[in-house]
Amino acid sequence: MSNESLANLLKEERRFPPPADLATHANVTAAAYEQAAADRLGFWAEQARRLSWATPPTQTLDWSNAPFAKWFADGRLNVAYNCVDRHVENGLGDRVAIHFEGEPGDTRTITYAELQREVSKTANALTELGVRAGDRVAIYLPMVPEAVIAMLACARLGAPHSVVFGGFSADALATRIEDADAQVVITADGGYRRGKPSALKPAVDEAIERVDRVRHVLVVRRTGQEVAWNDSRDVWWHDIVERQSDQHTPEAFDAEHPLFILYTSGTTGKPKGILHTTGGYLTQVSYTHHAVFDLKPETDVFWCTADVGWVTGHSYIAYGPLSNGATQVLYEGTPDTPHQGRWWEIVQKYGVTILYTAPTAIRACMKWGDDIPAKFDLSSLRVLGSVGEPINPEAWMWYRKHIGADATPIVDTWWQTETGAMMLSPLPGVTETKPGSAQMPLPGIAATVVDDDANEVPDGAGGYLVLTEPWPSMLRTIWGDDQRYLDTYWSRFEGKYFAGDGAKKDDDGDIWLLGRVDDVMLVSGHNISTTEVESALVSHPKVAEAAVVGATDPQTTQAICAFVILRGGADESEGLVEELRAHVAKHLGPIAKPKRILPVAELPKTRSGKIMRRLLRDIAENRDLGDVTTLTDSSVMDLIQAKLPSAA
Ligand code: 6R9
Repeated sequence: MSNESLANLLKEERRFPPPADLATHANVTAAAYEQAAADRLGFWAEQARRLSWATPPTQTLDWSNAPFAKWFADGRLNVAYNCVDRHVENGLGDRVAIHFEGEPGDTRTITYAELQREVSKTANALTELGVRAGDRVAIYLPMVPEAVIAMLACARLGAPHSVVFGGFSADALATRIEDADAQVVITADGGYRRGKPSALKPAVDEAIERVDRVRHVLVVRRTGQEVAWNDSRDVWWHDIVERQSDQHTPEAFDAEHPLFILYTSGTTGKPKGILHTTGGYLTQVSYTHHAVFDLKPETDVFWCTADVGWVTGHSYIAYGPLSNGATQVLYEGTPDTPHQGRWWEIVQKYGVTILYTAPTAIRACMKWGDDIPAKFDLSSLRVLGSVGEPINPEAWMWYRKHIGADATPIVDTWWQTETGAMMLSPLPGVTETKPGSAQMPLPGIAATVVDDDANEVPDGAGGYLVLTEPWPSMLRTIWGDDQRYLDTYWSRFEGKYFAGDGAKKDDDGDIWLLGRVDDVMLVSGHNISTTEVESALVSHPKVAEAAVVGATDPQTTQAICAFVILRGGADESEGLVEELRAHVAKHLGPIAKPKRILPVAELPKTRSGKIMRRLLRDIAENRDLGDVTTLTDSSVMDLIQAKLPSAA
């Protein structure tokens, strides 16, 4: 990738300083950057003291077998004790841990004292089912409190969990059960999705037929729908958990004891089981949740809208917030059930102060219209977060204006399943933010942008995002495949972690993410980022969302092909397409002008909401579609293809 070509196509001049009162009372100030720069390991050793250790560590990082890291290796602790029991011991048992809101409108309030009893009972039940430290447990649940309780119960027993997103098929579940060699699966009859019960247990039954190693299936009754039952294998949660003692003594485990495996699909090959361990992971999720959201556990109400099946749900629903004693909202369903204001109704109802969501959701809300959030009282919000994809500057501005009353700071947090916790982000009481930029590494994190030859690029140039020093919550390996760990992350640039994302530095040295490297386009010798062209399109008032791909082209190597979703009311005339092409040319220069623009009703997304450009490339190049199994809705592709009379 050549430097000059990825360089700042998009110029963003808007700046937003932190609100004065937030800055004055911020948990973390600019001093943290200085402290961490002066003594990075000392900084992390200090953050590790946020946790309660049965044996406090005397070592910080052991990098002698790089890139296989050990953090706090001689320390011992129990994660569930840190997330639950210690808060109760500190007199906070009556504090609400979870405000659960089911999609049909049922609710449950769970205090830390209740959470301690539930987690203890579940740990006792799993012990009765034969689960021992080191055994893997698969969790395939809807977004109900039992999902968090099950994760904590596994952590309490030192049994690594492998959470599989409830929207995945029997096939995906079977592969993951098999790879992790899980002998116990925790699931539910079903969950509520878009106003209807949606079954889960049949997928487990089907998966188990293919992998005959599962001894027990623990089933939560959520929807009451009919389920097939195998008496020797299946047990109801309410039968076995309810009759257990609510006392359970947590055992301390080594800091490097495995905490969980979480599979990422990647673009090719079998899913990678990303392995996270105990002490370093909990240290960094706890610290980042405290620093980036400025969490004040006595008064804040935190809400992360992710599913626990993704890393965002692991780190910022389960482990980060609970290790910090936060009060949080857990919502089961979709944002538009039963109406498109459901999220804002929840913010108003619980007085949510910190909201963490994804660009895909923000763009959907933009499309639905400004008048919807305007009907609700969102004045409790004081910090807004974004994660999952680059956030287009216009979506950022919409989020700030329509959700954040034009005053609430936005933290755009870049990280990955592999990094375990946030890596790049503004700090809400410190950073002057720029719409669309994750800006800079957090204190204690070392990241930069390099060119093809691993040289750091100067300000104003683009290349690849790399992490140059190990960090506490880093993946330790790919489960069962050390070689793939080395090949995927550590072989592209010697001694540096290759994240697979394109990035650029602006003239101030701030970092902008440009999308996955596989998605960068090559047009007439210039590398052009899909993210930047998409952002230029979204900055047009008639466009809510855009996905851009490079299609093979005899003249220009690749030609830019854009799929756009129009905002409510805009009509897709020939004139509009020309207007959009001209708009991109004006913003980014003629080189970035899309050759084709196609208005569509929906875009193909992964189940975690990321746009699947690979499939759009197949369409733009008139190929049969590749693997569509990770799509949320494969009929979207039929709709798009139907719109292509004179395909590329
Ligand atoms: C946390 C999570 C990781 C990939 C990552 C990047 C993209 C995530 C981003 C972002 C730009 C952000 N990504 N956050 N890109 N700005 N703030 O999403 O993990 O599902 O493993 O995805 O998501 O491309 O490499 P995961």
